[in-house]
Amino acid sequence: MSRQVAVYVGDSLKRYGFGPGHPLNQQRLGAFWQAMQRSGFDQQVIVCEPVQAEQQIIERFHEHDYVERVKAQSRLGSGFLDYGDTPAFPGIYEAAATVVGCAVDATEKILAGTYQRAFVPIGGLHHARRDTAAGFCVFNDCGVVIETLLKHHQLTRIAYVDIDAHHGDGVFYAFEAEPALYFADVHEDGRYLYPGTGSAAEIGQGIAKGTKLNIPLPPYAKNEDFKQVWNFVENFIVQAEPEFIIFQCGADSLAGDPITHLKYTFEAHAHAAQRLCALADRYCAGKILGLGGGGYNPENLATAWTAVVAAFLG
Ligand code: TV7
Ligand code: ZN
Repeated sequence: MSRQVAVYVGDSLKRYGFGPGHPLNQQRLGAFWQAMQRSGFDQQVIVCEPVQAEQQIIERFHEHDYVERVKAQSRLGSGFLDYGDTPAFPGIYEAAATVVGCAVDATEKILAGTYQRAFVPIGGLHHARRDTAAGFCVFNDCGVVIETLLKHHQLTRIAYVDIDAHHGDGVFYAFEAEPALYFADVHEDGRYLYPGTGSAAEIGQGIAKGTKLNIPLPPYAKNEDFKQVWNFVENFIVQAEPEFIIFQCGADSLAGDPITHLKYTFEAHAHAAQRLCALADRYCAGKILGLGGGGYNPENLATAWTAVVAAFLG
């Protein structure tokens, strides 16, 4: 079986960053691609040029007024889009729209069978809400992809799996009452880390009750702890029988990250990616979209994301 893997890299995607003094800076994509080159995987993947999303595509998830506000701030090039985490810079609209463009392009091409799997390193901006930026996230590419799968492709069972150290609150609350979204999130306990949400009691609302799985881990949790709870994630995906899997593989859950307290190694990411690929083969003809997410130690994000691409390659 052909197992073609696309990876989105290029200068326009690199622009999504908030400068040298900020955890999410422009150096991250370069660190990932260097590791890809060192391991030779750069020769095995299909390299895709980043594309900027049209405004109407962003508005599949976001409110029009909010998108207009980002455009205005982008022209101004200063101030904040939230309460101190997400500063505006000139061209932030184009940069954020490019993250969405890559994620949606990858989704469409996976569905069309152009390739089976794709990885968007700067994607996975899971905190942005329909009407506001939050936690380094301007546009929620995960949310736009989910709306695309629901409204434009009529999928009825989508799995979203998030192993970033931070809870994927922007995705969770936007689809809390949506039964077609099976949401599983392993993260550092909200009592100790931003954004503070994602307790195990949050299982979905109304007819969507039971379609959401939140697993908070205590600070300093290691690979063993991750692998143990991973079994719950796997059983959850098995009963969901998804048609498409979205994997937010934030690398800020590795030991040595400057802003979180989890202590995994890249093996946690390798494990999750391998197991999800097996599930994707079983239920969705292999269709899986990887979104990089957080990760603020360049070595960590390079090894974790390279391990994910290696698993995607099989
Ligand atoms: C997906 N932690 C995003 C993770 C978002 C985390 C936070 C910072 C931070 C912001 C900075 C900065 C920082 C060294 C670290 C309660 C606050 C405290 C603003 C200073 N250095 C993802 C968001 C988290 C901004 N936010 O999941 C400018 O760390 O804890 C908070 C909130 C209020 C606002 N202040 C921080 O990984 C991509 N922020 C340096 C410059
Ligand atoms: Zn994070």
